[in-house]
Amino acid sequence: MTPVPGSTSDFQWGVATAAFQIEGATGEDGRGASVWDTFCREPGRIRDGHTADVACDHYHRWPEDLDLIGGLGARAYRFSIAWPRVQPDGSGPVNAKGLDFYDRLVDGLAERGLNATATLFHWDLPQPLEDAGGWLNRDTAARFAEYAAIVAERLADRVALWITLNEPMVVMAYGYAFGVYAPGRTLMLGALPVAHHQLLGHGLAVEALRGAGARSVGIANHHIPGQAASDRPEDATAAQAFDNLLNWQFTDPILRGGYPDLGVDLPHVRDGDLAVIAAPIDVLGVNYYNPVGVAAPAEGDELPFTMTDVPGAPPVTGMGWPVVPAALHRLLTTLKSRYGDALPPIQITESGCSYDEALDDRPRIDYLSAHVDAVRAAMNDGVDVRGYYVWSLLDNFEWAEGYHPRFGLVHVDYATQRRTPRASYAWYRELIAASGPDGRPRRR
Ligand code: GBH
Repeated sequence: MTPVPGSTSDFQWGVATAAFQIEGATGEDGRGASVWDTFCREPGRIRDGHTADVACDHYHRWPEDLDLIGGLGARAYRFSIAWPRVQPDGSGPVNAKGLDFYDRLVDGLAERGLNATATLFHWDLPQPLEDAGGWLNRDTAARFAEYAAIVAERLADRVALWITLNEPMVVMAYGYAFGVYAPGRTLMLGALPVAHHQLLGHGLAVEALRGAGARSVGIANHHIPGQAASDRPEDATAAQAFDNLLNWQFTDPILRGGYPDLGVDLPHVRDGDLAVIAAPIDVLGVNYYNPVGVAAPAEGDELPFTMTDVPGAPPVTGMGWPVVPAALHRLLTTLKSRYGDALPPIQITESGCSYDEALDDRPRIDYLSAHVDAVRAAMNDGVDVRGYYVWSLLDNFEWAEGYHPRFGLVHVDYATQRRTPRASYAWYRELIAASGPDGRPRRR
């Protein structure tokens, strides 16, 4: 058994990636198809018809990529495990070569003194499970827990923190309600069982992970704070409905044991489910990018809100996303006041931005530095934050936007797969070096 390096009580400065966005090698070593492989092949789904078949070729270039993380002086690397590599059918036989890849990866992290933060599901659901209903099918929750147990039995001795699901909200909303992400369903409120079945899968996986000796377990939720578009009371009501549906729906069941008011019945919730979902977790992962403006719906709208511009016309990133670090500060203090002592320590499991700049990416440095300051301000207000992971190490396959956005601290030239650190990489290295074990600037 290889010992876990470093100390996980230290603030986890890190970088984050996801399997489908960087690995490529989608047909290699027995990997099965995922819903995203299918989605990429449907005409018109992905900008310019890009696919993730090669991506950053990380499946072959991982030692170089881990060296880049080591070169940052980071403490932790958040990566995801591709379910279809481990279980090509989503159930049944294990593909040894798939599991071997992640075994080598975690050994590579240990050799470099890096903590492994492993996400079990970052959206690449095995296609056979989607064919059986995907996350609309309650059985997928049980399949997920089985898969979690298989992976943990192999890797639990070397993984410092397990993240069950990445952003179940995005899977529900973008994948099954609006249809802009895989599997491309447009069920609107009919997608609510997708939230519940993922949360149930999370709870069952927490139990499976603990049974397999996991040290530390959490979930990474996407928080997109809704800001009322005006002072009109109907906009405030809409912002509340937005927060309940897209934000609190994914934390209340875990930390409070029940759903917020979603305005509809949830007939798919069975007796005992909420107790499973409320299994204690060690870390709440928070992925934050931006807030959104929320206004009252138009007459006849199916949803109780409509999304609009953030009030106050903040600056935007290269992708047009509003830059509002104060909303991250407020989110963290709101989590603390909403959940009190039930709130576990937080890690910011994703924070980052896309700009078009090739290498001299001053706007990314400004973005990250303002968001790190927001985290520290929340810590000064008493919120227990123990980590911050930049999204992302490398430019990568940005889902429906293909390779156009560039989120990396490291630039990738896709023609040659050459990696070149940007100015923000050097900036982040200095920030980490200048920080004490609590993540705050060292006193001099
Ligand atoms: C995360 O998703 C994912 O975990 C990661 O895989 C992804 O690469 C990364 O973020 C960057 O996108 O146009 O203002 O309404 C975040 C989900 C959904 C967040 C779309 C931003 C649009 C913002 N994203 N959303 S806005």
